Amino acid sequence: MSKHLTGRAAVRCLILAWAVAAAWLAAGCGQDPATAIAISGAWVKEPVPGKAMAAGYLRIENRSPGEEVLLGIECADAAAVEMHDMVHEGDMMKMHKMERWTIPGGDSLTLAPGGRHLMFLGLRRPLKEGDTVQLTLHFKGAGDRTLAAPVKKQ
Ligand SMILES: [Cu+2]
Repeated sequence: MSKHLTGRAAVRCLILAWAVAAAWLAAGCGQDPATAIAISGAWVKEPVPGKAMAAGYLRIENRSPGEEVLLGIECADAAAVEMHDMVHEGDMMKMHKMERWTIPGGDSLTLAPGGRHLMFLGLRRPLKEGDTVQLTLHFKGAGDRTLAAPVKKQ
């Protein structure tokens, strides 16, 4: 290979690097709503036998600089899915139904046992460990996101 060809290849390589960097910047500034929200670790706690309600947990990461709002959740296996926060009432912790959850830019929302959770009400089928439920999360900016959540004992 001559020196001339090697030089040209290097220029081509540099142009490609610029193109990749430009695309990466465009993706970051364009705020593609499909990649701005990352949902992980979703699961539903196996309900107590005979009870038609269950709790669910997940983590939502807002990777955009602007705030995102979770407006509600739907699940075909439940009549309703409520968003519950835990609040102090005297020396007791009580569940408080939220109309929405706001996640600041670059922040995340973590639902976990003992804290914030989803409440599946009016279950339409008995859920057992190993089952899977489909959830649809409605976001103000990112739109609808559907995911599968396993049912686990803990
Ligand atoms: Cu609750």
